[in-house]
Amino acid sequence: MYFMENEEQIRVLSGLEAVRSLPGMYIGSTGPVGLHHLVSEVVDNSIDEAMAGHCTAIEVVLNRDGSVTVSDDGRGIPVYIIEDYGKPAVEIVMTTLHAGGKFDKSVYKVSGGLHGVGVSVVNALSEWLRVEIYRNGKAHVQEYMRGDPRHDLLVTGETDRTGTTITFKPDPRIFEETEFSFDTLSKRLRELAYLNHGVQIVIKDDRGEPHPPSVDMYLFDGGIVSFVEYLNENKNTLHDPAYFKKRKDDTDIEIAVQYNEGYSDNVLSFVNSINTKEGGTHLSGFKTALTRSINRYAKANNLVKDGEISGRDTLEGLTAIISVRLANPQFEGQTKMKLGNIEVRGLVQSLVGEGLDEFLEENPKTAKKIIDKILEAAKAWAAAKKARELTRRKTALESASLPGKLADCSERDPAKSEIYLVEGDSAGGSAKQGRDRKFQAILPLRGKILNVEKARLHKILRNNEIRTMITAFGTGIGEEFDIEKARYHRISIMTDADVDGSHIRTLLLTFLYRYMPELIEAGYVYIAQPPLYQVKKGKVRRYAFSDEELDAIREEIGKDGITVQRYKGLGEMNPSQLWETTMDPDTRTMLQVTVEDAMEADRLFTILMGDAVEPRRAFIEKHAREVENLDV
Ligand code: 0RA
Repeated sequence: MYFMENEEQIRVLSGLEAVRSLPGMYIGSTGPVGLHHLVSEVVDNSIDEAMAGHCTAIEVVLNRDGSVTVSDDGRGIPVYIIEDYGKPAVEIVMTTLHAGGKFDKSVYKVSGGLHGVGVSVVNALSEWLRVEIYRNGKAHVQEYMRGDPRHDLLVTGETDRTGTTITFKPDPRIFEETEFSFDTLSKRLRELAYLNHGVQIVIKDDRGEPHPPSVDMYLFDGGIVSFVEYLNENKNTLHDPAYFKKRKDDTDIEIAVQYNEGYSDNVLSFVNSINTKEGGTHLSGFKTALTRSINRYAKANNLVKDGEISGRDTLEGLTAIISVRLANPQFEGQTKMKLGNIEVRGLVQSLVGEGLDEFLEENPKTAKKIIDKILEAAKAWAAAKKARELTRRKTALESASLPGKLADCSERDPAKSEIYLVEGDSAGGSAKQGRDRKFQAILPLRGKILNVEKARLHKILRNNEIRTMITAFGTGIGEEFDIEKARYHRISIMTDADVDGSHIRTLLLTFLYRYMPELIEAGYVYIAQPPLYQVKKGKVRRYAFSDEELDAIREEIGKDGITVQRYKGLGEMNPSQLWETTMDPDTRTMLQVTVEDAMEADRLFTILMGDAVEPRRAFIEKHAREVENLDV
């Protein structure tokens, strides 16, 4: 008797027109992020079924016609007739807002944030959707158009399997762009597979040209321990991961930690498989316990002379996953990505406290290594602080003067202002001439100087180029960082399309990720997309941003008589070409950097700058196509 409650209320909640008229309210945006969110929403339902112990495999297929199929081997969405409606449960689930929650199907109900809005939202925002259900020995199907059923639920045959298959095509009337990115989806599914160990997740690209056929399969019996190992893959680690777990009432907590020799921390927290980017009570409980355990151990074993070890220093080189599952998560914060449930803080704190105390006691050699490393970190911070004070004193002397290399814009409203970080002085020159000086500022950065191998990232703070950049941003850095002071709401990294360029881009992203993550979270960071080729035929000039596009242009304007110029660097473009192709807001494409991109850059940075030769070579080989002269 799921729908016996107040009918009025159900009527108010139903009506998918609301979703179609205000899609952003339900999925955040109608841009690429919202589009990919549709797939997550459907997959999350299958994950819920897996968490309830009824599903072992999930498959996502990108189809040729632009639709996507998500299948699972769960129990199948119920098909029995709900008396009050005279309709099968699945139809109610697909056409009624929030109906999913009426089925008490699993302990963990995702709510808040943008997740858990329900599969009916996906239905409302799809040009068409087909649900196939294998249940009670029968195969069933129902199809919908823009949320409305095209026919009643049909039985199409017999089957001995169970499960649900949902295929949908996002509505181009709603979404600015309806093409899925295989990589974006694959990354999210990999994360889900780590967080839900034992569930096999497959993603296939069946779209055909120009998309290469691809398949990724994820199945991690090791769960979040494997996740930590993956994040530390190219780093020298200090010990095997430590793993703690606890269940109390309806709350499950799992934690995996492993220190590496690096200088940054990578502590990721999740609630019901959703990345809580703003942290919350689980994260703060973790940090408190970590600081206390480390201090307790260091003091008891005379490893520290005087004073306290600060929480900040205990994080250096730490990779950790905090995964919490609970029935009624409260999501707070600007982006609803912060866990608010107070009771979770204490639970995590006692789990981590007890777990770490025991881990350190039982592994004294590892404990010594960790504490030594943390004490080193404290020293490095003291040095970096001096360096920071230097920047500050300098700006005070110059009384807030901006760096000379910066060609600033005249616009004073940060929301309308952008800054281009341009690799090299010559490209910087072209950009300065080509830009719209009203709202576009240019800061040329010298590539070679940035390319400090094996440097502590802290050292980079002493680098003039970087200091100039920080001053230009206006936000300050570290503890002083204040996003409200940002002078530009769009920071575009513009580098050459070669290995050096990607080195520099990786370094800049890593730097921003570690020292100014708020800029990335706020969506202020972009990567400019300069063209790779210019195609000329008579007076017609066209630009290609990929090899595929070049082929398409060749097809279109004919292969005869045309000249193709391959741009080796931005410097080869004159100012007007650079404007036309890369900087003009009306025609340019810009990639907005996500936290995931930056995380990946952080991993790459380790490969590129670290000691491990093998992954470095593999990376360069993978990108070898882009270089003419390889000297490794
Ligand atoms: C409601 C109740 C039950 C299962 C489901 C929903 C369900 C939904 C989805 C969406 C995608 N895959 C799914 N698998 C299951 C429980 C039914 C029962 O008690 O047998």
